[in-house]
Amino acid sequence: MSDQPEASSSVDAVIVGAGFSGLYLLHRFRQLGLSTRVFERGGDVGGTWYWNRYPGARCDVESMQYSYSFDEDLQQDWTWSEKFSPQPQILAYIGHVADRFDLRKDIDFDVEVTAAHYDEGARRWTVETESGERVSAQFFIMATGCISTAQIPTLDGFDAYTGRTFHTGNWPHEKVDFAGERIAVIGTGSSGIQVIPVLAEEAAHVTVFQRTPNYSLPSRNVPMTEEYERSWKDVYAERREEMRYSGHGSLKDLNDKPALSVSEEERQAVFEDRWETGGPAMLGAFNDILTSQEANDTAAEFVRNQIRRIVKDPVTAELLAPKTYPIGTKRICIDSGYFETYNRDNVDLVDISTAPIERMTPDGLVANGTEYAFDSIVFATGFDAMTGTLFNVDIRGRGDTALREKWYAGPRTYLGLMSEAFPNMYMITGPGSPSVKSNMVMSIEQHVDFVIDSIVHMREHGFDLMEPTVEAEDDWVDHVQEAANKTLFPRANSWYMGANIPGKPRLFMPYIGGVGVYRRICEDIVENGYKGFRFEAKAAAAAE
Ligand code: NA7
Repeated sequence: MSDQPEASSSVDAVIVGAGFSGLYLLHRFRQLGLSTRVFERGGDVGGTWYWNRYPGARCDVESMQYSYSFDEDLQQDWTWSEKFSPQPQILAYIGHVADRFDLRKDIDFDVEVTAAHYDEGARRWTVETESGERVSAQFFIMATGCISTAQIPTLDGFDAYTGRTFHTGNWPHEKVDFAGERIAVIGTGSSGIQVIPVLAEEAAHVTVFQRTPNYSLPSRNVPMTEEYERSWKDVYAERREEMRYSGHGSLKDLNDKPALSVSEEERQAVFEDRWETGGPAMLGAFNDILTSQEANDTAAEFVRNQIRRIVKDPVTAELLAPKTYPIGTKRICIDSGYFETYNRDNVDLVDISTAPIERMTPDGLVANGTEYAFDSIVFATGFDAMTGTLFNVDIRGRGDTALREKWYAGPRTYLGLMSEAFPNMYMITGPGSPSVKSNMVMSIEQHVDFVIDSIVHMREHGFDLMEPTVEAEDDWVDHVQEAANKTLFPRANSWYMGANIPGKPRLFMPYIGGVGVYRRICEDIVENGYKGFRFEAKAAAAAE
């Protein structure tokens, strides 16, 4: 890009993405008086909630907890209608925030950022969009989310298929009519598990192609009651503070006992209780479910038995019961009537665990040697998570270092916030931070606040460059793996491990040490003069 024309405009900061991260960042940048441009590839604000508008899409963190905490009036004013919010309401909330803080006027919609190159001499980033616009900025922030690059598997014959295809993560804005149709759903992760029961209500027939069964827990979603809402709003500030220092950034009832420290009878009673409570409560039934295989086995078997109890056909039940990885080590799914759906006459399950879908045909697809005809095929096949969206932009730092190349063996960050050789470039909830292993909104707010504090620190000290040191980054990368290796997470072929993308390095990408632990580490780093970061002053190139 250095041989190309100069940037046509100049701002203090460019933000990519107008989801929860980008919006809060823009709001804070404005308060700092920084001129800011936001580029968003969608047609409106919302990020993940803009794209994932498939029927049944719903958040699996409770509504009272999955929302911004930075503004007391906002959190008091907004009213949620259900315990777990459906996608349209979350999108409406994000739209409300954009209006309330008048954010849209600094956001360019339908604009994809293609490149961002760092000029060492000028100490500025040049950010280029698909249309060729080039903007120069001191700070460059990727607020692009962790699961925003939808993944459709490469299948022979895809173009020859004459029916309709959809991906849950890129769903049409208008209502799709499936009445009377034969539909295939490929994929049984959170999205598949949410969309399948809704499609089964409408379509003539749904055939589900399952590569790996998932542990799914009933949401027991209910309408929001005034009483429950008040119980939060009366003490919102205190609750939010507690969430900030919790394990996952949300308040859950965590039993402090190991699973095998109680009798079989008591253990089953605890599991029953958690199953009835609904939501992810099951994973907190005992304190070692995610660290001890024996403890995990007891919870996994309980859930398998629930599946066997719900699903009437024993062969289907056995196919739906996960056995190849510990419960919780792939993202736990939260459903509304998922397993019950397989008792319907118009729903079939096809096991593709031993042989992949062979190919698509003009009428449908071939799997296990059988040819199937479909009017529509729904891909619920997930995302190139955590790194895919960062790699979609040609990001080049000092010495023309390409992010993609630096991270060829896996992401290398300090705190999941910055990467050495990429000065003044921040990632909100980047790999190496709690991110997807936490209540995302809480983690987003923490990262945005960290970025803002860093910039204030730079201003106060006359610095204009911030970058992690190689040593700090290397130590952090090791620590992220150490933390993962104390758990059962590396035992699953999950998207946390990059396992869903052929050729992607296999290593655990989020930080699993805990949201509160991570926050304290960040606080300690700041208190110790931003330990592990180096700064450069405006004129001289003197390191701190
Ligand atoms: P996920 O959780 O990645 O699920 C994708 C599903 O698609 C999963 O069952 C995959 O099986 C399956 N898949 C992926 N590729 C293929 C191919 N080629 N053939 C057959 N099946 C395939 O994505 P979701 O959208 O459901 O959820 C993403 C996150 O959004 C979720 O975790 C929440 O955080 C919200 P696999 O398990 O890889 O064998």
